[in-house]
Amino acid sequence: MSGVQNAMSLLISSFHKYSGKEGDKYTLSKTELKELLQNELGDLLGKATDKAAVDKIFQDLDSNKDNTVDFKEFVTLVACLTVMCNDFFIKKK
Ligand SMILES: [Ca+2]
Repeated sequence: MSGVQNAMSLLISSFHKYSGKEGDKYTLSKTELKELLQNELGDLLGKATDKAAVDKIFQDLDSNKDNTVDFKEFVTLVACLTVMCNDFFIKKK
């Protein structure tokens, strides 16, 4: 598999690893989102994984306001973080 396809596949499997823990198997509850942020993005987000920050991220991501974060809503976070990382990479070069 190519690098990009591999990254896509990892994103999908990582999402489902957390979304399958409680409630709807295909969406993230706030608890599941918090666990995902802490375990998978803790290095990047640091303090953004405390309770108030998780509440804010959850509300921002839940664009259709159904009180869960689906895959489409989750990838917007990953896309934003990826763009930020790329900007950082370019400035460092
Ligand atoms: Ca939602």
